[in-house]
This record gives sequence, structure tokens and C-alpha cells, in this order.
Amino acid sequence: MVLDGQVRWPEHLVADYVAKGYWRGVALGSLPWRWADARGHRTALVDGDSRLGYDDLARRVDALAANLLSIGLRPADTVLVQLHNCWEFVVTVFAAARIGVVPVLALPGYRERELAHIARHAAVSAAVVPTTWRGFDHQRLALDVAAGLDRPCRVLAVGAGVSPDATALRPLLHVDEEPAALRARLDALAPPSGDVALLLMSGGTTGPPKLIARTHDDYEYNARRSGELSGLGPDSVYLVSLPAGHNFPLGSPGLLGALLAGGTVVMLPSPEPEAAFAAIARERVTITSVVPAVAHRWLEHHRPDRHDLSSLRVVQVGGARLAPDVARRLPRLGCAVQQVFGMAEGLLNFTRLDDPPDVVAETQGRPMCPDDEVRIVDEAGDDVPFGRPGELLTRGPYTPRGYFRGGRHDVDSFTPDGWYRTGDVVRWHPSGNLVVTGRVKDLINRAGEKISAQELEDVLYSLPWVARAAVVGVPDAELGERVCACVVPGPGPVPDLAEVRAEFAARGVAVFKLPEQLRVFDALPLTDIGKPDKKKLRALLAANTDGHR
Ligand code: OOB
Repeated sequence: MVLDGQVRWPEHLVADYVAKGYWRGVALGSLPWRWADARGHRTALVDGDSRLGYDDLARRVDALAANLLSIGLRPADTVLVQLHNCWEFVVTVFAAARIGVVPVLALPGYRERELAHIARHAAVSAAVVPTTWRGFDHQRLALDVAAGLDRPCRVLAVGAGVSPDATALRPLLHVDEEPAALRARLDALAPPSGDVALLLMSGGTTGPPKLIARTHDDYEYNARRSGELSGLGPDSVYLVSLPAGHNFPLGSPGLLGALLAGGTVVMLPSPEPEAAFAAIARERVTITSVVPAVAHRWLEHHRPDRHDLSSLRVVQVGGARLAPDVARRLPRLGCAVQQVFGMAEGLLNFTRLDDPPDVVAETQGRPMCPDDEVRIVDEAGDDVPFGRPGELLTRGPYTPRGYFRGGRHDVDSFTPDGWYRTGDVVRWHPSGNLVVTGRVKDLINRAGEKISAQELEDVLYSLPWVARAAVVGVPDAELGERVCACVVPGPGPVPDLAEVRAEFAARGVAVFKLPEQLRVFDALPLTDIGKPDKKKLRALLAANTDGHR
């Protein structure tokens, strides 16, 4: 059985990607035993007091895979996975992949609307969830979503208080079958490496999440090549504190890259600074990935006399634009900074660890693969001259040619010859790296003048009194939209709008771009992955719920 709905690469490119060694013909589910054979008891995973060796990981993956089969799952079935960061997440993903069952990786913050949409779109046969997490009853939600589907969907639950209507996951981690026999039985079920290994969520905050089918071949390359560029090796200890089902901490290089390199993965439920710093000190973490908002919080909370971050070598920052000022301050944590500009749809850009400091602070890196194709185009679809901004289009060995069962979304998001329209506005930097200057979807259109929200956010971040910032367009009868600066202030007095405009003007910002509204918040609404949620922000502004100056 093969999962339908995947858009495959043209045959001549398949041959090329294999010949060049990008695609190695490895099914993700076969990796745990390969690793266990070479690494034995060495620690693969740490989750609180639980420590799993590579051999233990492989055995648990096999036990769960066998039990998924025995409860009726079959190759090409899909399984919704909405787990917090825990070792069961890793075992579940590999167990599914081992037998050609496709995990659909939902973020922990998703609720009924998103989950029901995803479950229907991917026609899932099961859902794996915590019973409760952070006071929310995920089991109840999953049971309700399952009941609303037009096909049977079993709920597997992790944690205490499993409902009689659900199946406890923990007992499924044990089998009586002799390990070598089980291993051989499951090896025979390994899916072809060109098949879909997992379904990722697209990162957009507009509309319901779109699904992206990633193959075993393309995703293994995604993680392996990322790991090379971030210096991963057997001594690496990688901390996962962003939601593990997101492409950044999962495979860019993320936990998959760390395991491929023979390192150790530490799972933490959140990037809250005290807990993260304690985990870094306790486990001697060498590398982690965060979004800019987290990087900023870590900088604010870090006290060199209280927190021992001496093991940390690399902090990757990605997911949203990192203000150059923050990038320059981050090495105070005692680590190198690596900017990662990536997307669940594929293309990954990294600043290289030996790029000059200014290039690391001011650019979002360059594509990781020599066969990543990049075009920067204007509104008519024509290539812009070098150094000029335009929309980034891309194709390559780990960028699928369409969404999973994409339908009309593919028409909007992919050109007829398979280029993915990222919606990101970028330009080439003289260093040969890319600079993200805005998003096609995140412009403020003021009387026909396009204003990049990110450009103004960078200015806000350079102001000493600003702790967090997001700029959105607010509807305006006269001009269409006006610029609204939404700010969480740091300690000290907050200037009024006229003073803010003067600060912008003093930094050489064009008059038409100056904020026309200033709203002060205690906290900005964030998406699951920690980016400012501009959709929610606009709704808050429309409801006029916060400070207005
Ligand atoms: C990552 O993936 P997604 O799918 O959640 O979001 C992708 C979008 C990009 O198209 C871009 O608009 C934005 O997020 N983005 C950045 C950025 N990294 C992502 N914008 C500015 N600077 C950056 N460094 O966010 C993602 C996936 C893998 C690795 C890293 C990030």
C-alpha cells in the first residue's frame, strides 16, 4: 500500500539525487537498529529521569510497531501524533515509520478546529495524545475529534487516567516475541524510501494548517545535511525545547540529526529559561534551537554567576526574523549563533559556523544543498537583479513539489514547474547569504505603499525600551491600512506615539512608514512555535482591549 496524495519529484531528478548521495535509500524506521548495532547502550534519549540507550530505543520501537500492527494499523495508514516533548514521541514516530504507518505531526497547542481539519484531511486511523497536558484534556479532545470522523479512529493515550474509550500506550511498549525474530519480521515490512515518512504542518498562521508529505529519503537528508552544518557529532547533546513535531527541532537538524550523528537528545517540555538552563547544566547540552523570542528571554534571564552554560557550543535561532541587535548579544551566553531560515515545506538556509560575525548577525544563511534552486522574483514572476528584494521561490531534493492532497493550495503555492512560492521576501547579501526582509503575506499596504512589518520590528528592537515588538496593518477608511506598532515594554518609562515617531525618524525611516498607532501590551499573543500571532493580534486590536497611546 502506498499513501496517495504525494507529489513526487520528476524521475530524472530522483536518479540525480540518488547518484549524488543525497538520497540513500534508507527508511527512517530502520535507523534505530542500525544505530543500536553500532552504539549499544550509549544514551540516545533523556527525558527527566528516563534515560534510553540506543539499544533500548530500538527494542521499544519494535515492540510498539508490533502492537500497532496487532491493533489493526496497516502500512499507509496515517496516525495523528499530538504529544508534548517526551521520549514516547520519539518511539511513536519511529515505530510508525518502521511499518510504513505515517505520523501526522500536530503541535501541542492545536485544538478542535485544527485537529478535526487535519484528522479529516489525512484520514487518520488513530491518534496518539497525552491524557492531559498543562491542564488541558487532550484525551477528551481526541475522542471527540475521532467520534466526528467518518471512519474508525482509535485514540492511544500517554499518561495517567486513560479513558475506557481509549487505549493506553505504555502497555504497547512490551511484547513477548523474541527480539531477533521480531526484528526480522518488521524488517520485511520496511516501506520503500521514496514513500511518505511523515506529514508536517505548514507554518502559516492564516487559514487551517496545510500538510506537507516528507519522504524517508528527503527527510533523512534534511536532518543529516543540517547536522553537518551545525557541527553535530557523537559528543553532541541536543536539547529539544520547542515542540518536537515542528520541523526545526525535529529534523533541521533537530533530534533526528542528533541521533543520526550518534549524539544524545534531551527532551524538555518548554524553553522556559530556568528549566532550560538547569537542563543545559545537568546534561552538558552542547547545541539547541530556539525561536528569536526565546533567545531574547534567555538573554534577559541569564546570570553568569547562577547558570552554568559552559557546555553550550551552538544556539540555532530560526522560525522568525532575528533582529541583528539580539544576534550580536547572544554570544554572551558563551556560544556561537547559527541563524536558520527554514520551512516545513523544505528549503533550509544556515549561516555557517565560520561565517564572519557580521554575516551571522545580519543574514539568515544560505541554502544547505548545492542542488537547492533559488529564484528571487518580482510580482510579475521575473528575476530581480542581484541584491534587490523579491519573493523567494525554491525547488530541491528535500522540497516537495506540492502539498499533501493540496488541491487548490498547490495552484497558489507552487508554480506549474514545481517551484514552491515561499511568500518570503528576501535579497542576496554580498556575502552570498540571504537576508529575509519581509513576507509577501505580511505587508502593510498604506495607500499603495508597501511597508515591511519586519523592517519596522527591527527598528523597534533597536530601541532600548522595547522588549517585544510586532507591527501589523490596521484597517483604515482613508488609506486602506495604517501601521500599528504593538510593543511589550521593558523596565522604565514608555514614550508616547510622537516620541516613537521621532525615534524612527531619527533612524532614517521614511515618513510614510512611521507608526500611526502605538499599542502597549503585557505580552504578545504567540503561535505554538513562539512567533507573534499577528492574526490574534489584529483581533485584539479590533476589540481594542489593550493600552492605546
Ligand atoms: C520554520 O518553519 P515553518 O514552516 O514554521 O515556517 C516557515 C516560515 C518561513 O517561510 C519564514 O516566513 C519564516 O517562517 N522563517 C523565518 C526564519 N525562519 C523561518 N523568517 C525569518 N528568519 C528566519 N530565520 O520556521 C523553520 C523550519 C526549519 C528550520 C527553521 C525554521
